[in-house]
Amino acid sequence: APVIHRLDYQAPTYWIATVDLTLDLDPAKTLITSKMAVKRNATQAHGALVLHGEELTPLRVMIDGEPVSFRQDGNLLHIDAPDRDFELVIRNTCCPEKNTALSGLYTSGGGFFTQCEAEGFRRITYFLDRPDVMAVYTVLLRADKAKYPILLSNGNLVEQGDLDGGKHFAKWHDPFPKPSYLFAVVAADLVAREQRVVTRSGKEHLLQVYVRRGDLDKTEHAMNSLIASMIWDEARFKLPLDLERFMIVGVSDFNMGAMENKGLNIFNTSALLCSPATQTDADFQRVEAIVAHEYFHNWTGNRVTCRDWFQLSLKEGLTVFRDREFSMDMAGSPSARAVQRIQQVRNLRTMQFPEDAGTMAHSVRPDSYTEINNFYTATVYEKGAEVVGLYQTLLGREGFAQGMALYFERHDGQAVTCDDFAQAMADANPDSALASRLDAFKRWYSQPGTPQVTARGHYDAAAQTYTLTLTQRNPKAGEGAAPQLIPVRMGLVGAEGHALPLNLAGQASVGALETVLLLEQAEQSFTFTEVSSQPVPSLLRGFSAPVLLDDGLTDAERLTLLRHDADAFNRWEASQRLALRRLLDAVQSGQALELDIGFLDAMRAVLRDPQLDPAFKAEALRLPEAAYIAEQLPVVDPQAIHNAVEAAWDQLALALRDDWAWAFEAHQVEGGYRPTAEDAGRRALANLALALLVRGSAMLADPVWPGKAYQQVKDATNMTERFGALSALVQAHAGLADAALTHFHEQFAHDALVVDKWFMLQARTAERDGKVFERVKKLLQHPDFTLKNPNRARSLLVQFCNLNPGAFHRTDAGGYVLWADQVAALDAINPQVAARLARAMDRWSTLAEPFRSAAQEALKRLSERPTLSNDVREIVTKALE
Ligand code: HT7
Ligand code: ZN
Repeated sequence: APVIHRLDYQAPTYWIATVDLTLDLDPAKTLITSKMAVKRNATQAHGALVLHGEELTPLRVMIDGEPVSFRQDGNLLHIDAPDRDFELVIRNTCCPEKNTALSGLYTSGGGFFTQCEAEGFRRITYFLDRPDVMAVYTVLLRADKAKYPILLSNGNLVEQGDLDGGKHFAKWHDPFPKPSYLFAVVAADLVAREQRVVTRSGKEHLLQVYVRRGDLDKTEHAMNSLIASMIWDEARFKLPLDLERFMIVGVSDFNMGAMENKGLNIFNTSALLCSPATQTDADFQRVEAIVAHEYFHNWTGNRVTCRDWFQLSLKEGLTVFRDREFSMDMAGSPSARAVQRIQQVRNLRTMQFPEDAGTMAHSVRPDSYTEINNFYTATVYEKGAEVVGLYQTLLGREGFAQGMALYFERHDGQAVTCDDFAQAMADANPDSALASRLDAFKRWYSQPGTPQVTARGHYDAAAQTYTLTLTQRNPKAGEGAAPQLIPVRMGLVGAEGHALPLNLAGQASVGALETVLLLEQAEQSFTFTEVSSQPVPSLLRGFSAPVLLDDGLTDAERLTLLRHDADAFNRWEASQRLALRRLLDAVQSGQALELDIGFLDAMRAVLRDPQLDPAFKAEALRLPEAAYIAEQLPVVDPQAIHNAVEAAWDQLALALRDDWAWAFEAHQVEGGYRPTAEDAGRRALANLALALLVRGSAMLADPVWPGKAYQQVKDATNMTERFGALSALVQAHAGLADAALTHFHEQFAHDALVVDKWFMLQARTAERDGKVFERVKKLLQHPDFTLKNPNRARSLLVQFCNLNPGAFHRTDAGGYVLWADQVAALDAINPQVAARLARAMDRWSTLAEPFRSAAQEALKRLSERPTLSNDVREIVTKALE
């Protein structure tokens, strides 16, 4: 497959202004008729009209009512088209029931669904399937009425009625020109939760959430989240809903979380359905965030879309930023906001940092790809959102909002680039630090790699000055790469824990307790004056830029920050750095980890601190993830990391045993379930405490806490507590774990999303004596396991191969053999999901022996298979480059 380069972008020879689509829906053979108003683009030289089409059977092509010949060349259809505007009609068929790739039109649970981003529309009909071709769609759906009583497409319903032979039809019209990737169709037996809302402008809208019969009672949280998102976007960015009707549909077979099709969002049921009995607090939070994310795309993505797929972060980074801001506002208190930020950063460090250092490293705006589906990555989404956050840090909330307003004023209805967004931000804030440094700022879009920042301070007691020297380097950005613009939010903490006033030599503002330093050179020094005592620098507050920071602080200084930093994020960061240093020391020395009293006392103090919120405590007491630990090391022995982390948990469990017991009892939530940040925080801490109590009991052969946990698996009134107890037993390899797993499976065998949790837990349990690996192999044969459903495949395989390094990386290479076999098997069914699984080997080249050679061998064997999809081939080829 060819490599596509960003700089090769050319506008098309023809535009398509309108599309009239008729779909006669049949699972085995759907007939599609597409009538298009084609417009000649005079800026390009005349040539053949070349349309995309994949897995389609063409029947006829007509121009202005006359049949014309056409030539098929792989996935392209060449038509000799005239050098003028014309009407093009194409008839073709496709086979939805054989579409296991879940891209284009496919069947799921007896209904029809579509997924067109990024290049799925070409699997429905022949088209200029690229995001800069924006058309107005009118869609006529015809299908069996009994089997498919609900017929939906984008926009407004203009007509519906019955047809002969038990069929019916519905005609939809979407007045907004849109790229083909936002097209959607649903035909299924569904029911809807409905709500009419009136927005600020006084307009009435109909909101609908469609799901299978029986799931209706799980849609309230999604509906509430949708309404909250609408209110928020109008209040924060003055962006209203532009449609009379906004629909969300749930489907069980889906490649990602959800899709923002104009007016007809389609959701993985895992990102939509919520009930206290079957979903956890984390699920409630995820559903709220994804509903908001897709809703926010209506402006950032749909009204203003991407010129080409290299600009993907234009909509994804910006929309993740917006859903993060929304979730923080919904969380409420400053502490709950800080917890949100902590979770974002934990996720960034475990998913995006390794990506940016590995074989799939790419910039936020990539320069090339073979398969665009492989670029829906943590870098495009999460690092992209961090970059959008940098604008807000540089411009302030008001300046950022003005930039957004100018962006929409200039580009509403257009397909544009990341440069257009940056320019709007700068032009709306002409006197800002951004405007004067725009070219340097834009390196965040073009340079891959995580910048490494080093900070060293020098206190001159006689002069009462404190000089902070910051350096940056980014080896992954290439030889001679220019420095990036890094805003470092910071403060100085005095020996007694009080915030020191900041007087920066040469700067007007004096006495503030916090400032943002702009690191824009390879090395820069900042001198603070009138500093009365040796300070502890609190740097990169709120994680003000996506960098790896070496702050050079001592344990004592970190303890000061843990106790006193005014910035909650940096208090958490101090806890993580204290733990990280101990874990790295053990891994690098090859010696067994021994947690010292100082560290354990600090953790106990956090746990017992009456000023701190439970949610914050749960985050501060969690150890850094193995993937983040690995990123600190030039050569990675996954087993050494695994052993160190397991030893640390064991020691935390035993040393703080009374404290965990107190924490468990003191954080029980009374009354009915509420998915509030406050209650969820209490449950998070109680679950962590229970996990450590059961762990400690397993070591002490004490039956009490495992017994309590087992009882909680049986009696809990919500899934957060039930699954917390089950996880505690399974993660501790407690004697009662198997019985609890059996009980849980029997109780929820009818609920696919809960069975996914059951697989997921077993697949990501920390390894002990090869038991997890053996269990995963057995689960592959379980009657409930199937590679055809992406949620199920992910819940076992991605959890094990990509997210459980201690179990996956085995000296006998068993994990790699399983991985290669399953990637190949999955690839024959669903290349997109297979390619995600293939990424388990992204960081193989930093592995220690014998893992490294065995991983390379497995990659080579997989790459030699003749039938790999483009998706998997690109991942494997890049891994071996
Ligand atoms: N914009 C959507 C991306 C998406 C997707 C991409 C590739 C294959 C399947 C997909 N389903 C959804 C989701 C989002 O970011 O909102
Ligand atoms: Zn998105």
